[in-house]
Parts: sequence; C-alpha cells; structure tokens
Amino acid sequence: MTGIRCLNSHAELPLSPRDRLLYAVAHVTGTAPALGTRLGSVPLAKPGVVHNALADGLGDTRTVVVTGTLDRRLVLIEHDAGGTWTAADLSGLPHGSRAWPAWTQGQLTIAEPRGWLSHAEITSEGQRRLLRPRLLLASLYHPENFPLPRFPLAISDLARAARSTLLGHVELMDMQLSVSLEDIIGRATSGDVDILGISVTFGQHDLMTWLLDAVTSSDTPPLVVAGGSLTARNEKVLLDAYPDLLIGRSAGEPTIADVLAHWHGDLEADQIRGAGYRGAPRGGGTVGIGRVRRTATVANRLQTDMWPELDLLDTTFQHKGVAQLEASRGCTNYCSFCPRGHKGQWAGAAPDALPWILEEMGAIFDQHPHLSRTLYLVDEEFIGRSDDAAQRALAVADTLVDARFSWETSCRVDQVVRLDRDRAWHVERAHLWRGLAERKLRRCLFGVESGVTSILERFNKETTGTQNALAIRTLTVLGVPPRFTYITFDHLMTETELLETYAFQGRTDLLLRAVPELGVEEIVDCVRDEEWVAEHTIGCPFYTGISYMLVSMECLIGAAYTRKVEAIGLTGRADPSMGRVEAAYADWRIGVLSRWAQLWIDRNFALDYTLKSLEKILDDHPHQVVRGLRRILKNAAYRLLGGMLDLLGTTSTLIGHQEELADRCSALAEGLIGELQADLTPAIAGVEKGLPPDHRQRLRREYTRWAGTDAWRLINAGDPCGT
Ligand code: B12
Ligand code: SF4
Repeated sequence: MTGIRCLNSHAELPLSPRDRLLYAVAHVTGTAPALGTRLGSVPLAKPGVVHNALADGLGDTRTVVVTGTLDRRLVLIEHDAGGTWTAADLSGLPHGSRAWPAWTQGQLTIAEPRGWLSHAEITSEGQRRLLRPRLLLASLYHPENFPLPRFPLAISDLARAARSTLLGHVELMDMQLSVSLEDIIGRATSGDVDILGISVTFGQHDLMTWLLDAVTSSDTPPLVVAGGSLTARNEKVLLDAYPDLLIGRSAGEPTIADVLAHWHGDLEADQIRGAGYRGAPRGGGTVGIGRVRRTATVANRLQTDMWPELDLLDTTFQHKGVAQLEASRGCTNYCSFCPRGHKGQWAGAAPDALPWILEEMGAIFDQHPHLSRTLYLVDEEFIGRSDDAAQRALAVADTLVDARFSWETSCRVDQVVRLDRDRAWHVERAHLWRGLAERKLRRCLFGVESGVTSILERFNKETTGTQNALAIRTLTVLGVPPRFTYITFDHLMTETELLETYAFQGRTDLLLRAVPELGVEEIVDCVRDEEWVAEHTIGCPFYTGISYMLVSMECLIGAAYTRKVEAIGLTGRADPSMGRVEAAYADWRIGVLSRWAQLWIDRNFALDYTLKSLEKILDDHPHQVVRGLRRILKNAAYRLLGGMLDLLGTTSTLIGHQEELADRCSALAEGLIGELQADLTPAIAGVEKGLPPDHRQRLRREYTRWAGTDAWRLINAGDPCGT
C-alpha cells in the first residue's frame, strides 16, 4: 500500500484517469489488473460501461459504484461484503476538494481526504443512497421529420446534475440513436427504474402520451418527471391528463437534483425547484384532483454549470449525428412570439470553464477522424449584454480554436448594429465579428424576422428595418457567413406590411461582397454609403440569404403575440403536438396566402432538406452547384409570393371570396411547380454527375419522389428554427 500513498502525495505524477482506475482496482485487490484487461480500454465517458467492466473484473460479490460527473468521476469499490471501501477520484484531485452533497455527512467518510485514492467507510444508509434511485432519462424523437441526429444535450445536462448529487445511478436512452419507443417503455416498466425523466420538444406530444399511458398503467410505475420546450407549453394539458406527473418548467438541472432528493423523502414536492405538479385534493381524502402548483425556477445566472455528460456522444457520431454544446443560456430580449418562461434571461459561461469539456469532446472526436470537427453552439444569443461581452465572445472563440474546433451559433442583429450607439461602438463590433470569423466561426444565424419596422414593433424585436439592413450589409462585407430567418406572414399584418415584406426580401442592396482588405473603420462607414453599396452588391436579392422562405408565424402557447391574437378573437383550438394555438388572420386574404405558402413549403421540404444536407457535406465546386439548386427553389418561392400578392390585390376583402382566392392561389402554385420542375430537371442531372455515388442515389431518390408527387398537403415539420 505504500506505493498507493506515494501516489497521493505526488499529485504531479502524470497519471491519466484510466491509470487511476487501474490503481483503484489494485488498491482493492492488492495486485495490478492484468495487461490488456477490458478496464484498460473502457470508455470513461460511459460510467455504466465502466461499472460493468469493474463488476466483471472483480467478481459479483462486491458492490461497485461509479458516480460523480465526468470531470470528477468517483469510483467506490467494496473490499469484502460489509467491509471497508476504496474511493478513487479519477480526476486526481483530492477527495477533500469535492463539494460533497449534504446527505453524505456521516454516511460516507473518506480516510485520507488529501488524496485522490483512499479507504472509505460507508454506512448502509449511505450505500442505499449511492445505489438508489435508478434514474432513466429518455429523449423522444420523430426520425421521419428531422433525420439528422444531434447530440442530446438536454438529457446529458440533466445526467450531469443528477450525478453531481452522488445519489443513485443514471441511464440515458435517446430515440435518435436506434432506440424505439417500445425500448423505452420496456425499460421504464421493467422494475429496474425508480424515476423516469422524459425530455420532450416540439412535435413529440404523441410519443409522450403513448409513453405516459404505458408507464402510468404499469403495475409499479416509476415516479415520472417530464421537461423540455414542449412540456413548458403544455404543462396544464399534461397535468390534467396525468395528475401524478411532475413537470420541469425551466432549465432542469436543479429540478432533477431535487427530484432525486424528493424520492428519498428529503424534500417535499413543493420544495423541488422549477416544478409544476398537482397538489393534494382540497379537504384531504376527497375525490378529485388538486389544483396545479408551481415552484420558483432558478435564474440562468445562478446556474452557469451547463455542461453535459458525454455517455451518448460517441453513439451520436456512430449515427452520423452532430455535436452540440451551449456557451450561454437564455436571451437578452423578449420577442413577443418567443415565450421566455422556461429559457430565461441571458447568462454566459466564463470562457475558462470550457477547456475541460472541449478536451473531453475532442477526445471522442479523435476516435472519428473522418468527422468534421464542428461544434454547434445552440445558444439562443451567443454574445449577451455583459460589459465585457465582446472580450468574452472572443475568448470563447479562442478557446474553441485552441481545442481545434470550427463552430456555428446564433445571435441577435443588435450585436452588429445599434442605432442608439456611436461609430466607436460599431467599430468595436466590426472588430469583434471579423475576429469571430477569423476564429473559425463557420456560420451564424441571425433572426432578422422582418425588414418592416411596424412588424418588428409588433414582434417586440427591439430592432428596426434600417438596423437590419445595415447589419446584413456589415456582416456580408466583413465575410461573416450569416444565415437569416424571416417570418413572412403573421396573423396581425396588413396588406401594406406584406407588400413591404415582399419588397424587403427582394432588395439587392443588402447582400454585399466580402472585402477582406478593407479596414473595419472603413466598413462601418461604407455600408452607410449608398453609392459604395451599389458598387459592392453581389446582385442577389436578400431572400437568397433567408434559410427558409415563406414561413408563417406560429402562435406558441404562452407567447405575448398569441395573447394579442387571442384578444381580438382570432385564436382557435390548441395544438398540443406543436405547443401552439391555431389562429385565423386579421386579413383573411393573408391567411389564404399563408396556407398556400405552407403547402408550397411542405411539398418541397424533403427535397430542399436533402439539398441542404448535401450542401453541408460538400466542398468547392459541387457545394456551389448544390447551392445553385437551392437558389432555384428560393426564386420559385419568391415568385409564388409575388404572384399571390397580385391575386390578393385584386380580391375583395369580403369573406365570401375566400374559396375563389384559394383556387387562384392553387392554380398559381400548380403553374409554378411545373416551371420549377422544368428548371430543376436539367440542373439536377448536371449536379448528379459530380456527386459521389451514395449522395447521387440519395438526391435521385428524393428528386424522383418530389417529381412524382402531385398532392398538396400539410406536414408537421414547420420551420426547424433555422438550426
Ligand atoms: C436543436 C433545436 C431544434 C432542432 C431539434 C432537433 C432534435 N433532434 O432535437 C430542430 C431544428 C428540429 C428544431 C425545430 C424547432 N424549434 Co428548435 N431549437 C433547437 C435549439 C437550437 C437547441 C435545443 C437544445 O439542445 N437546447 C439545449 C438544451 C440543454 O436545452 P433544452 O432542450 O431546453 O433542455 C433544458 C430544459 O428545457 C430542461 N429539460 C429538457 N428536458 C427535460 C426533461 C426533464 C425531465 C426535466 C426536468 C427538464 C428538462 O432542462 C434542460 C437543461 O437545462 C433550441 C435553442 C436552445 N438553446 O434551446 C431551439 C428552440 C428550442 N426551438 C424553438 C422553436 C420555436 C422550434 C420550432 C417550433 C420552430 C418552428 N416555428 O417551426 C421547430 C419545431 C419544428 C418541429 N416540427 O419539431 C425555440 C422554442 C421557443 C420557445 N421560447 O419555447 C427555441 C428555444 C429557439 C428559439 N429561441 O427560438 N429545433
Ligand atoms: S426570438 Fe430569439 S431574439 Fe427573440 S427572445 Fe427568442 S431567442 Fe431572443
């Protein structure tokens, strides 16, 4: 054992976490594990696999616990039944430096807190808490809508929060990764799960109710807690249907940690942070269900640990998925169509909190050398409003570059141009954006949403048409690769506003040529000089830069915009699947146009999505050609909008003309789809020649399906929020 003590007192010894795992085994058995043992190659990001490898290697009689978070993984191994334990912190940091959860007091005693490896005493209650509850975190998914898997951040973040409590153990299942709903139901009702946590986003209400029906009707149902973007919208509907359900109403880290404590009886339901639930029926014992209760949520700025466990990252890559991470949470604004309840106000992680997680993710990337080393930072607003916002953003970008990542993210336009700020501010911002582009920012999404100031006011975007125009010019001249989202139709818009929308989308003085040789001061001045702008336009209308054309407003449940529509009696029934409310248009003619625009989107969605995916993976010339194909689709969409506006202009506002306008839109769309096919057929044939065989087949299959369709029908895909 002296060798082991020696390890603790020489913390600088270059041991890896894997070495420490092997030392821990030696500490228990007195001998080093044989060379080539499974433990020598076990993936440390997957504690379940580590546990099984340890249990196999050590024999079934001793209890093994692998707990704690990825950066502070804690391995506890029992020596003999009822005897002492070995405790190893695989990070190499001393046990005494861990923020031990309160429950461990008196239940788990480390003999040598100054070392990472130590004997430990654990009471039987302590052992029970280390082993229970068994938490299953499940993420739902409709593969037919969005075939590209993304690393499941929500359940991975929750897993970290749960493991940091050292209570019980956590297992993750994600339907994107070859797991079916039946698999989740089977596991959740197997008797081996005490708590089921379900993460649900838009379009998954059906899956959610099937799962809840199956689980709640099983013999010994686990405690069920559900969260995510959709449950935040459907909280009431869900609690009405499933009175025993707990709902996570915000960032779920504190909630899930408290649910584990609640399972042990340490907390009452009303002490679980950020929860919605049904209280006991009034008058105790009476028949009926109690009213919905809500506990306070935790602000993002108090919850800056937003890192995931990485159990599923390797599996995501095996399924050709992409890596996601957040560097900030929440937003600086309150757009009227974007309910903020569960996403909250902006708070960013300090850049120096990132390197360890990037290193861990990088190590998993290294095992997939053919993958593009790109990280999708799914921040709602990458930069934020702190005093040091620009420096922080650059420092985050430096950290990403140091870890050899390219990256993409989203941001508000007012981080580029603000009409209430002076030239010096704009010069600083131009430096920032050029700096980010130099630091491997592959693409940034800007939610422009409109170029018409009266619409922007209704959306509470806190931006104006002029500001948006200047921002688009600035970004393109700086060479930042932007993407823009735009809400073309909204329920409260007027005919004039729609005409102005059409005009803005057609402007050719917004997308400018990148001029890398021009200094940022000059750029700030030049984008305001119409003559200079005319000389530097790329000649393409702005709509060619819009990610998804012809999008209509969605009245999300709980949004201020929805309340405005409701106030004038335009809302209809709720659609729980998309967390929205159906609504009519104040000008019914615009409603007809919006419907035909949606039919157009849906008819072309799969083909456009295929082209978009190809665009992502192709380089150089083939990339340009596929881009050209998408432009053909965008041109056709813009012509549809223009044609429909002409029809609207010649239609009386009297309600009796509804069918007539719809018929005329239908005829227009039919004609345009025919023309689109005539344009696309030779273009696709040209592109195919330059594509590798598997991509060629995929494009041919999708194109044949598209060309063989003559139906106009709505699907439930919506605008994939530009991501
Ligand atoms: C990736 C993404 C998508 C992907 C989803 C693909 C997939 N495979 O999952 C795609 C592109 C398909 C998509 C689509 C849409 N999206 Co989207 N999307 C995102 C994005 C960028 C990242 C999601 C994410 O991983 N977040 C990070 C994780 C950690 O956050 P989270 O999922 O919210 O999880 C936390 C909490 O919700 C909670 N939680 C989650 N699950 C659980 C479970 C339990 C048990 C508990 C207790 C807690 C809990 O805890 C988590 C950790 O804190 C977010 C922006 C964002 N930053 O969230 C927008 C976002 C969620 N999308 C949004 C919208 C509006 C949409 C669309 C409806 C757009 C549209 N109008 O059509 C469509 C839906 C279309 C459809 N048919 O499904 C909005 C929602 C707006 C709002 N305020 O609610 C967001 C917030 C973007 C925005 N600000 O506008 N989206
Ligand atoms: S739409 Fe975008 S900018 Fe507006 S509040 Fe939501 S996240 Fe923020």
